[in-house]
Amino acid sequence: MEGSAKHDVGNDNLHGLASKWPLAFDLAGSGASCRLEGEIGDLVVFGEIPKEISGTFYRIMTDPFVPPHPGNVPLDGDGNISAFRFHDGRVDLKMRYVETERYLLERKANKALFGLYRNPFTHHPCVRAAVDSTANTNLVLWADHLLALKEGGLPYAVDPDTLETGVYDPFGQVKSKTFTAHPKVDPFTDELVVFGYEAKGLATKDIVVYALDKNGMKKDEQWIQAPWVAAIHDCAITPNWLILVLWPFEADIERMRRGGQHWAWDYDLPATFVVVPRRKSTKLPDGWKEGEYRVYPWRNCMLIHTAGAWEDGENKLYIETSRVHDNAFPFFPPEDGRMPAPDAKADFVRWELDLNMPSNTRVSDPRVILDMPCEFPRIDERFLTKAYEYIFLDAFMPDKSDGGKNIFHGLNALAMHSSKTGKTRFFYAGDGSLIQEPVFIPRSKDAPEGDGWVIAMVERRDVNRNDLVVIDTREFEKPIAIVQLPFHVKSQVHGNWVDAVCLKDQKSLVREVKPMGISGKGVLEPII
Ligand code: V55
Ligand code: FE
Repeated sequence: MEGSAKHDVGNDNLHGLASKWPLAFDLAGSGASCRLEGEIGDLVVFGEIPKEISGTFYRIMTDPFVPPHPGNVPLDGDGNISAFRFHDGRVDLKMRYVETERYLLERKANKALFGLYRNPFTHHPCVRAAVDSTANTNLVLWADHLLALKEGGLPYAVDPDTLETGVYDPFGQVKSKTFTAHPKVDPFTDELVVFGYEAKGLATKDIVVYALDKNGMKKDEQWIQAPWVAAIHDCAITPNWLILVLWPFEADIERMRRGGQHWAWDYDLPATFVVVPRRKSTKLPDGWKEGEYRVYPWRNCMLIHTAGAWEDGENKLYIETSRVHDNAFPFFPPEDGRMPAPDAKADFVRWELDLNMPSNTRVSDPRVILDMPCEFPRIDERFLTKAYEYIFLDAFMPDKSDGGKNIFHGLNALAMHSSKTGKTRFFYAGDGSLIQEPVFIPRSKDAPEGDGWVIAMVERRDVNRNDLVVIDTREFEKPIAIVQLPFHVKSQVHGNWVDAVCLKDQKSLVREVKPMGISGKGVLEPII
């Protein structure tokens, strides 16, 4: 992201010619548009991929198909999926756009019709009735549908094999206009816990909370009110509780009408947890009334993603999050335009929520688990809702090269942290390399927690190419395999691993050989 010349789009050999693509900060270098669709069978693999790794790594990136509106933000590119299918030590790749209504309209028009992020007043009048979701944030398999998610709208669904876009409409069941990009699977109850904010429309405080059972049927629907029109990107679940994590941005419809951004950071707003019982049958702590939820603020900061949460007795919850001590999205500045400190601190922390405390009690300062910029925390998700030992996340190792100085300039390593031993192991991605969100794959169905493999996409900035690295968690410091991509893909927003047993009808890219010449009946004649 930093403007070193070799990472910029080459300008020297263009003889002064221009294209319709701007060389904007977020579209150049690491952010250069990819727009590739297609497939590669048998990517080049260095090292050996264990045959036990069987399934598909789905990732999604924001990749505008047409040059975006000049005022738009990097969060709003069209969702482009990469699916890496691991089988028999081999890896096949498919890439395809989510064919959202927006993508299809803009591709047909051959220009941007949608304006600013989640601001319909800036969209071209002919598309104001269209869905403006780019479906670019996360891919989650549920009830046999691979959901392409964007928090400002409802899901699209893509075929897990062909990646063809279709519609999945269990949402007639819920009158919400939005669906989080971070729903959580409760592996113990086979439920997908879902919420939506701005659920009754633009800049509304209404939040919906519900669960989908394994067939996609809705249960435990609740409607609550946000303390302000906050951005609620991620959440965490325990067996009985849902914890929403509110960012100190506020949506303002008047600002949108004036052609401004959906969000403005507010240095006077606190990062806030909203704690909601998951179901009517949740046993409430003393003093809680039925239908109650509680709001626990801390101070101004941005808790970007959660690793997990767990219960300790009936009155205490723990939740772990990444934390940036400032606005991590400078493209949504406060009304007075103040920019975040370029050296803003970032870390990974554990919060204790005391459910005996009334709403609006300030949460105690968290315990710092990793005192370095880090992001995209993941755990062995077989243990989601429970206390876990291991966290996998991207980190910035300051004594190593590249990446940059802090969270704004990239993460150059993967970390595996044990809360039992307090030890952290690192995989350094290499000089000139940045690393994207890891996913964990258990060694077997009932392997001990954290025993398995981690897969992550690495960007090789100097050669403008990417590699997928496969790491055995028993020896975290170096990969056992590297899967080479012959080109550059954009940074993923999120990705997930789906085991082959959950994927029906996966077709191999290896075709049957049809007789052509040899049988004498085909169109081709053998040469001898
Ligand atoms: C995020 C990403 C989004 C979005 C809202 O990383 C929040 C957080 C890629 O889109 O729309
Ligand atoms: Fe996210």
